[in-house]
Amino acid sequence: MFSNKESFKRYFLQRLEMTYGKTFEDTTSSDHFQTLGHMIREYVSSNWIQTNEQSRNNNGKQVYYLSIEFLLGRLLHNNLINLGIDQVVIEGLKDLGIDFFEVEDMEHDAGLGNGGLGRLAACFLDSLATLDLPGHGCGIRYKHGLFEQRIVDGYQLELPEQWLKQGQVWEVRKEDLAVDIYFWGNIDMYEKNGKLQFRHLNAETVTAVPHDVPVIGYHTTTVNTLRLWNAEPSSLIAKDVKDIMRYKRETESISGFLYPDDSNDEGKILRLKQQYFLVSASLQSIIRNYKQQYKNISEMHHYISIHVNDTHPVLAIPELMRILMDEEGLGWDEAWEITTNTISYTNHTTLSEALEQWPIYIFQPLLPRIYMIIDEINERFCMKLWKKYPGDFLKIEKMAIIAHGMIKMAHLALVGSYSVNGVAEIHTEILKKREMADFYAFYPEKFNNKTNGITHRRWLIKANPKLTNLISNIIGDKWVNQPESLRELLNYQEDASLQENLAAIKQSNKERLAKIIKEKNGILVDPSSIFDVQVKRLHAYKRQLLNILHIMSLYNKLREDPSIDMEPRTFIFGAKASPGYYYAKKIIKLINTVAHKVNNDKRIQNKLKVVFIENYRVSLAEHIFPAADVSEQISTASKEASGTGNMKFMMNGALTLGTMDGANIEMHELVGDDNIFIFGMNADQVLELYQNGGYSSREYFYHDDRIHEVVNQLKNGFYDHPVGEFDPIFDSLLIENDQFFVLKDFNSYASIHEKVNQAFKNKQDWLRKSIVNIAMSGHFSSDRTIKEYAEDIWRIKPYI
Ligand code: RUG
Repeated sequence: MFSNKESFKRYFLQRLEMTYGKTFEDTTSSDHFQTLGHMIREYVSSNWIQTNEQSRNNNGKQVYYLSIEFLLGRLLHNNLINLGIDQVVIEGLKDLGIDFFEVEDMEHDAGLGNGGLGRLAACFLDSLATLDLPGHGCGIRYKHGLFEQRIVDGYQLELPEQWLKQGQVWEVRKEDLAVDIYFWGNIDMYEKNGKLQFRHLNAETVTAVPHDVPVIGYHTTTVNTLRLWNAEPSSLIAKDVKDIMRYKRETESISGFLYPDDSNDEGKILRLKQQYFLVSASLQSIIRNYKQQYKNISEMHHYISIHVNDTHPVLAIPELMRILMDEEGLGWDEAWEITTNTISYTNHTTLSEALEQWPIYIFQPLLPRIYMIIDEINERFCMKLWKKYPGDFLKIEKMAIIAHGMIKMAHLALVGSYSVNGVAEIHTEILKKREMADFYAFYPEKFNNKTNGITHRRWLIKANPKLTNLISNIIGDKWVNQPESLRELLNYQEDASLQENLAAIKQSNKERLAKIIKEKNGILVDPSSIFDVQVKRLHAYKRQLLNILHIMSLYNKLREDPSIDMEPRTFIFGAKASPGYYYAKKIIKLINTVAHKVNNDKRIQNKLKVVFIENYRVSLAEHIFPAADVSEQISTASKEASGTGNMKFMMNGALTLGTMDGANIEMHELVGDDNIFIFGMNADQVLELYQNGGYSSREYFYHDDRIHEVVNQLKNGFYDHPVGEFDPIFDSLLIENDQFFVLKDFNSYASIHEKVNQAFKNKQDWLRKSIVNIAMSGHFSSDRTIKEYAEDIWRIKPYI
């Protein structure tokens, strides 16, 4: 049906009329989208079946990637590109008078994730399928993904996201493969044939129904699976209608929202339920598949690897133990051997507040058998520690999985897995030397680094087709399958015609973004100004505050003398703040407050514009990255594990302005000093300050006029804001001694911005720098990352 334009058109029209029973003229963009989506799903179904057959027949090892987040975004265009039929469809629709991009707009972003961690999981799926690797995702089919952000009067408001409202074209519901999950109740222990047995009584049962989404590789026949679990009531035994309603509501809420508020016990229970639900459903299904193919459960780890993305799915460890012991009849030692050779774990942060812990009083009643198993893992681990460090109670207490009434999920992950990786070199080093130093000393062989990556298919080929063509015209299209060969562009960095073409493409991408900004924000921005962009989740350590304070100081300078030597700048922000993160929401309000005043001040001659783009998400990001000149990666050094937005900007030719943090360090190493703008303290300096103290933010406030003025403006109503509005920000800087060193790094940040200002004037050299960045960005393709995981951690081989 997609072999050529004519056959596509015929088939499309036929399907459209058959499905909707109306004439072509009466059909809508939404009808077109649904029809196209269903056609694609049918088109890939034979390859999907074939890939499943292959994994059943070739006795190769499979990996299952368990993640509480999969931030997929839209799938239509990507699927078309990967199938190599995008041009047939775009041209065919054009013949019919349909604009493909209007059809694309009908698809809701699948926003089943928060930010970097979830988007990484989505990039990994794309790379696994493209590299023909047997790797599948397991996640939750949240009814509501990450909230929809509205900005009202400068404040963030959250609305429930509705991606499932018009149904999901990509998924296939597989009720016959549903499994049951058990919560609450009590464990009955009894003896049978001299062996202790465990039976879960009085449990509340929840049924997990899989919804499979095909993951289509680029120009290959491989179609892997993302299995998303939906929580549904099981055939229930309840006393009265009220009871049934409560049970139904509670059950459905398990797959209701991504990251429900966990500030109270009820919320904590729900999150824990989600984690166990994902893990138990996935493992039951993985083991069922395994047993259909192989007889001997004792060899499972030779055929299956289970990867836990962050600590959320770490209950995979005790759940696998439970299944192996209670259902498959293995003894502890054998089950432990299999488990610790099956599970691998990625850590994504060193922030202590993000390292999950569960209070026993919540955990034990909800998951009684799982608690027993964790307790036993802890006992045995502590005994080993005692042997190695006899009498060192402090160390054992520090390393224990259960201590002070809490269960530490990262410790469970470290003990129960065979591989622990960080996501950038510096991050892994910090884990080894600091945050997890005790565990590194105990299990040095488990630790390794896998620097993150992004799929260049979505973030370059799809998001920036003009740049894609330009690159291929210069160096051929080998880079599409071997992104590292983008390096060949280095030979052309001085090439005037490449520079000229690159400039024209950037300009047109900026015009496209300017149009979006005009439509969404009603703000006119100049596409020839420097587009300086910071898009990412809002968090104190990511220091959007540093950016906006600097903008405030630029504005002060301009007010004094509008004729100063300054290239016109458009500062663009996009960020969602967690609904309960009050401080982050204040920063959003501050950005919008500053934007309002600056954008309406005629005296500064349009030299400065500030834009906060509402509801930042994957589909918007695809328009933003290609349009950026400057990429702001300004986290407090040591705090950003890796970052992946930095890589997307780089691949689209933006120059990074950043700290020596996360993957910025590897980017700096690749492009060299001359092609990146580095500022601020490095990780060692930051960590030293945290450890030994000696920082006083007030000194910076009192002794630096520029800082004094902007920080005062938070208080004195300069931005026409109500009294007290920005006190929490003021206080974080001066009363709480500026935990993220915003004031300490301020001058260095302002100087590097001045350097950017000067560098931008030299257009040719700027473009040369941009080419060097694109050339070196191939290293950050997730294909490289996934090859490393496949070879070093999972030991999996391609199907074919
Ligand atoms: O903050 C990290 C990013 O630095 C990283 O690039 C990304 C993917 O590895 O993961 C982010 N992250 C960390 N998301 N959630 C967490 C903590 O649970």
